[in-house]
Amino acid sequence: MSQIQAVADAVCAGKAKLVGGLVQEALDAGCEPLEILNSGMIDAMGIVGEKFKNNEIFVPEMLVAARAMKKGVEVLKPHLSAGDTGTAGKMILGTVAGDLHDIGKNLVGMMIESAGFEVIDLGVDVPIEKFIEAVKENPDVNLVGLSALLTTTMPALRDTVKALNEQDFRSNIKIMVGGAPITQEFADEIGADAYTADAASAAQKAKELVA
Ligand code: B1M
Repeated sequence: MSQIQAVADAVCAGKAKLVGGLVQEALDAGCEPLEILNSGMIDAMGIVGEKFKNNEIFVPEMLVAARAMKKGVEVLKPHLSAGDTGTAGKMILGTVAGDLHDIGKNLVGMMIESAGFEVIDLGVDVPIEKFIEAVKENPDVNLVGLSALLTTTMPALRDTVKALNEQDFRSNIKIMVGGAPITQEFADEIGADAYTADAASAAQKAKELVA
């Protein structure tokens, strides 16, 4: 069994105490950090999601798998991040109101930081007003990143973008959106500036948007 498969199995099984050590073993064996992330952890969460959909597991199991993945990401973080934080620009980031999913958002934040941005992470279930306040309090912000993982929180994403679009500061910021149910078409429809499917392309797009 490969080291990456061992990471994936431990994430699926929610073995939080084991995952960090297994990620370290995979790194020591020369596995690429991005491969450990994508094939060891993100794919494993995909399997967890499928099992949940098929009623093979329930919310508590999803939660422990999420905790296990977070432990792995902690070990991986220094290997994924590099660069001078804060020199490229500043981003306000958060998961929209009603949505508690933060793993993808955290990865986006990590990759954007590693592209040289300062990231102010407002967390999950962030009300529209909090995004607006955060931009007002940080006049040097040039990006706002919004994450939504549920089809039921896509309307909250739409409302957040709409509210940001109505602000006087709108011309100073670019709005990036993402999350599993989001598409380029939806991003265009709601008036966001950019959609990206994953964390690595979010970092690339952030650089392009402020260039
Ligand atoms: Co939830 N959940 N969940 N969940 N959960 C999903 C999303 C689901 C697809 C599972 C399924 O049914 N197959 C389903 C949504 C179905 C739908 O909307 N149609 C679902 C559901 C239904 C629910 C609940 C409603 C369950 C319930 O209570 N009955 C509930 C809702 C709670 C709420 O938010 N109000 C719920 C709860 C939870 C937990 C709390 C238990 C836990 C989250 C823990 C946490 O995040 N701290 C959880 C988990 C773990 C999942 C799955 C299994 C994994 C999500 C994840 O972390 N993926 C998920 C199934 C799945 O995704 N296949 C599922 C890994 C992560 C790296 O990927 O978040 O997609 P992702 O992020 C990617 C991209 O999307 C993108 O880049 C990231 C990295 O590459 N991206 C961006 C994300 N944000 C971006 C922003 C950008 C750019 C790119 O720019 C700013």
